[in-house]
Amino acid sequence: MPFPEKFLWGGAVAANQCEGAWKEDGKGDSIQDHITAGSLDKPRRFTREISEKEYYPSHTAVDFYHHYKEDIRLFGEMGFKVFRLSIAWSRIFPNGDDSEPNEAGLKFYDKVFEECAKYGIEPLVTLSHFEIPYNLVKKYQGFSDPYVTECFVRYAVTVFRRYRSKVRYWLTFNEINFATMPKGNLNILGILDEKTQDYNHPFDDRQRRFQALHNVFVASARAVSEGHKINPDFRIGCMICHITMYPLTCSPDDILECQNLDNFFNNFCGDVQVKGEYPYYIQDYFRKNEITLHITEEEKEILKQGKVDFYSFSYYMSNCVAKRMEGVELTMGNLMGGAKNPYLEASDWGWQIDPQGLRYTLQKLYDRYHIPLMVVENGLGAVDKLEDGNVHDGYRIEYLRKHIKEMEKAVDAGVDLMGYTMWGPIDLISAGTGEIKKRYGFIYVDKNSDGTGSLRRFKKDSFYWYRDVIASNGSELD
Ligand code: BGP
Repeated sequence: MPFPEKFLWGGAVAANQCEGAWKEDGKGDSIQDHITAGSLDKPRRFTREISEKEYYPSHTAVDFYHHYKEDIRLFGEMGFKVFRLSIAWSRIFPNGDDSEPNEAGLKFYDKVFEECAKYGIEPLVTLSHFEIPYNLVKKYQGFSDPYVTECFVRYAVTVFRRYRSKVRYWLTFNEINFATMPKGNLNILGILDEKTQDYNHPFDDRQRRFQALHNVFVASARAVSEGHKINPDFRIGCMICHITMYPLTCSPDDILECQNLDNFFNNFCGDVQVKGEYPYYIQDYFRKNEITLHITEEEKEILKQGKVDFYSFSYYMSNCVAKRMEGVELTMGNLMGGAKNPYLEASDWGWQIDPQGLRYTLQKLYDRYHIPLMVVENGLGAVDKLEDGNVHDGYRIEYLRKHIKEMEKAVDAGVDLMGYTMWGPIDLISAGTGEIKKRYGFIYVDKNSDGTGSLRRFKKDSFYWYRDVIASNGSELD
């Protein structure tokens, strides 16, 4: 039995993708509340003002805010050991820089965690999942102003204290390495330059972006240290979007190109958060790109003191990297695409499916960090058909089964893996395209991409399959 007895099986969501109730009980607007719905061929847009003519999927989402009891009961029925969710920062501090927290927001999560406890489910809470309060963007340009670091630490300390005895597992910033790309300006750092017209191609000041990312590292490390003081039992992790990369060919040019991109995108942020200092290769990147970070001695110490307890990551797909991209067939992907891998098939949204890549990644990461790992997102976005109250989603079972089998092999080989929270146990809004048509769940929600629907919940075939997987601690996968 390779999976440890206390293995944390469960699912993961983010507040802005499932809660809805965007204005209820004193919540302020977050950046996600300004992003319109899109699709595979229609990019989402950011509007600085909320327009009545637009549809913003986060405003209602799947209304977890009012259905949390029913939804958590269903997670309990599947036997979840852990439920990963994010706290919407703007429910707790509606403007981000308020001096006092919003009690109604705090109460909501009290109720959610109490509901989890009824079913023996441990919450795993992400503090920031692409949902910084919009006021912090408008007023300070997000983390480019170190004052926002103070706001984040105040928020983290507030929820650490409040949920001290209810939550043990925490993540600071979701997919923090998104900030290595221009589009991470808004989602991770809260930067929306006045010159930005198109949210998908933001105006990018690289110097400012990396300085803001430094402020985020400091915010994260300070949160880790504060959390440990508040409750030494807390386990606080980082969260990296791991896009597993292979060289397209065995040409040394492709191999080096791949190594460089892997370091830059996949390894850099995790290295800072696990090892507590900037790695050598990023110093080289900064030099070559004339980026000079302002880092104080005190901040260096903060990074050293605030190392994470475990490393968590999302894994959906892999792609290939080539030195020369002319004539190379391309593929889409989570946050970034790449060169197409001729050995792999892809989902309907063009993400290449690579279960063995998960084993490869787990082994790579454990070798690199030697600390416990956790897969906190993995899943298949697909179109589902509700027929007589049923969804026969054998394709989803197939995807998850293959990934869990590879995970099992990695554990068997000695990787210290704490748990697995697949993405989207209940259908929710897609972060990339803003649709609900791209479904991940074991639980179907009757809601359409235009916002209509009864919001009724239905169990899919995968619901029963995952229940048996958990009951057998991963030994019954077929
Ligand atoms: C990750 C995000 C999630 C989630 C997932 C799936 O990058 O952390 O929020 O949405 O990707 O992506 P999508 O929703 O675009 O299918």
